[in-house]
Amino acid sequence: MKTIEVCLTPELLHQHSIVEKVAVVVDVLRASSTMITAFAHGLERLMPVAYVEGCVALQRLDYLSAGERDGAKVEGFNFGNSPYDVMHGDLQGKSLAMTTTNGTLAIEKSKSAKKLLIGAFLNLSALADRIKELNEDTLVLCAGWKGQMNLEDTLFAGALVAQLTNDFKAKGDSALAARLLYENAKNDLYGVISQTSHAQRLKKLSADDDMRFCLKKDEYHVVPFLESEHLVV
Ligand code: 3SL
Repeated sequence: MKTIEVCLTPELLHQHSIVEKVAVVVDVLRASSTMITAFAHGLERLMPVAYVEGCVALQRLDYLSAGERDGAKVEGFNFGNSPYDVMHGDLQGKSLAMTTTNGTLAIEKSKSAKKLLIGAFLNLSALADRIKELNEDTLVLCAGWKGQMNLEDTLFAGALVAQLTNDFKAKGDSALAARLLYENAKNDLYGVISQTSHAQRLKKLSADDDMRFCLKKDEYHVVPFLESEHLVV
């Protein structure tokens, strides 16, 4: 049986041999949720970029731009890092360059994986099905917050471990802890996640609706993956 591991923050990634694994990058609030929403609304390809300057350079090559710093939309960009922003934009067939504080950085750090997938509650079941199809050792990388673990990504990792319980062996205590936390929180995800430090930050930015949306399970069936430099579906 193949294994599923959980890396609670990119700072711990050096402890895992990612090159041999399928990596699932998750930033529930809000980068991976926004990416999944953009693809579900017709986006053709997305270039994840670690720095604002990289996005600005791609704007000159006709890419639309999305992203945040300190949670707020970057000045001059088309979209913030909000699922509602991208779902109301005209993304059909378009290319998007995106930069966020933790999410796109986590992607950058995972590029050496055998295959890189993007996950969030919004595509939980479709993601689990894709992982089963690939049937490789799998590593869930939680984007966390500036190097620290966060609860929302850990809970998502636990939900994924739970969903794959009959097909993958959970390896290591991080996977066990994530699953136990999820089992404890699953009947009131909003109630639990709204207590987190990032939820408090988002409330100050009036992004509570974003948070509620990001916690919806199986809203979409798209599973973005990295192909060369772009995420595609
Ligand atoms: O850190 C990130 O990548 C973002 O998702 C943070 S925020 O929700 O846009 O503030």
